[in-house]
Amino acid sequence: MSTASNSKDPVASIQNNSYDVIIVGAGFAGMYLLHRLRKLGMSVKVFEKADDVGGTWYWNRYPGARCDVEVMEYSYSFSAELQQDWVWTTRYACQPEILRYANYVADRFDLRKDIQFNTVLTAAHYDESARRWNIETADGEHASAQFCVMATGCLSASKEPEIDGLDRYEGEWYHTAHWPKEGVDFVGKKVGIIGTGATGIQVIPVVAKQAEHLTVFQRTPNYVLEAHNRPLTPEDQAEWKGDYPRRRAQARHTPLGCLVEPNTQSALEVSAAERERTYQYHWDKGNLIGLLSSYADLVTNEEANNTVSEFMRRIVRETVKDPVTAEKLMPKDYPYGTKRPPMGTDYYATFNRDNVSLVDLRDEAIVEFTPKGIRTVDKEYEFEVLILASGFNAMTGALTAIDIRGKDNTAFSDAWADGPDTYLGVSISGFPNLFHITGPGSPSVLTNMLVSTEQHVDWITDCIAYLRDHDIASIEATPEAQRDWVAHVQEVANTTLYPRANSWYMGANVPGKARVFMPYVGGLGAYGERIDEVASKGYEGFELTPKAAQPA
Ligand code: NA7
Repeated sequence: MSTASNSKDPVASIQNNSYDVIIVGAGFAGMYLLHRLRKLGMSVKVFEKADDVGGTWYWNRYPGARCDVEVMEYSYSFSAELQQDWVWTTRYACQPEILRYANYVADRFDLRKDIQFNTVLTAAHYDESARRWNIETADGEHASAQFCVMATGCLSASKEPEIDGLDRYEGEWYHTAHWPKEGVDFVGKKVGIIGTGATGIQVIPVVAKQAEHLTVFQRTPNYVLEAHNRPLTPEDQAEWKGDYPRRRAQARHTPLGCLVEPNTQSALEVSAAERERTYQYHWDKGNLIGLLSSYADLVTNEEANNTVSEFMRRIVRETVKDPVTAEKLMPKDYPYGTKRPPMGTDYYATFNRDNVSLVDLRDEAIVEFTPKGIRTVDKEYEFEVLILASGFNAMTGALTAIDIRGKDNTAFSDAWADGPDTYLGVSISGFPNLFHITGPGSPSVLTNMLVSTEQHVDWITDCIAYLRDHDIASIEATPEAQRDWVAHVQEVANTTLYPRANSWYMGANVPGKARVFMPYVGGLGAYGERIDEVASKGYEGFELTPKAAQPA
């Protein structure tokens, strides 16, 4: 039975606030999609939980937050004027600068007038007879649209560590993904931090310089590439801006969405000395994508991967003075790159400070939070401030948090119970006229997110324009096409070392979550060719229902 015919459904039978497209989220994806759809003359409404634009960059205000793709590439390319006018100041821009940019874009393209802030979308139900989505907000507002696009972000549903007693802790505590706008004063305080993922790695060196003492609770050590961040000179800017169209076009055809041509040679084909020179070159440059692309088989061949993993471990050994601490900081049980590889500034050297200590949770597990701090199997640690850098229910969490119902009232969370099946990473069988941006099954978090975001927004916009121009009422991925795509995504993932790690790519950081490699590892360029081919064949693998065929 469709939701429209279920009279008890509070989201059904909505007549007012009617749009062509509803977008959920005003981060970089939602903002650009709004801009594109408005240019097509569509009526569009964006609902955003925060009180302003920016998405991930709005929420993650923790000290040290910055991008780890070069910002001249980690920025919109859709407007030649925008990319010429905006001036970035550092190679890896900090969060306040990226948020200023988001605000500038919102102002420049007058986006805010179609964004409703401070609004949490709680439900989205598909009305099969009207072929429209009805949505409800936490404040009980209703709206409907032919299309609903989830621009909810891959890393937006934060998760706290699965440790008892946080409610009993009497000091201040902050999750890095919900950092207070006014900041946090650590000076003279005893601070504890849980988490050494990409976030913890950025925050630890900054807080260490302020706190009286910082205790780092580490469950899994990380391979950290030194960012060697620096100001962007006028010459750097001019070099990029003089060549932007060509560089942007080229990046769209690369595997990772960055202007790095991947090496086609195996790491095992060259001498140890040559490999060393290559890794050292990328280390000195602080270029993550360069390092990952330096040999063709770093994430597919364990022996090849060992060479770069060992290089990274050697850096730890050389940097950290206390050999016991160095040993604990060295990852040994997963290949480099198979958990999201972070970049940092003075991360390992921070452990040489007298006011920083490391607790290895593999030797000394946490038992609980206490009113004063954290109790491990060995002792109680007392803190005035606790930082939780414990990550996200990545790629699916923001979507499964919404009561989404598709055809036959099928709940989205049920559809994804065994893993986030999608067709092409943009749509889900059983959920017509619903799209999601950089979702599972697309290159997404393995790539430069701004390039992947623009790729999806452009594809979805073109699709919606096509449907309008051809009087199509609904589009839905067929179960067969979805099954084949899911099989392809897994097949490609299984040719790599990625499934070996307990990463959030695999859903392994959330207890009970299906263990499936979520992003598509086949490369952004190849993926772009595939989705363009699907579109050029009249949306192959989708069922398109003309308006005339709608039930009376
Ligand atoms: P991540 O990469 O998921 O890191 C979370 C960290 O928190 C990681 O070190 C976890 O250890 C640790 N963690 C999580 N839960 C616990 C518990 N219960 N006990 C101890 N330690 C725990 O999230 P980030 O925010 O750092 O980065 C997310 C992405 O943002 C990043 O990859 C970039 O793309 C931007 P684990 O490794 O699971 O053992």
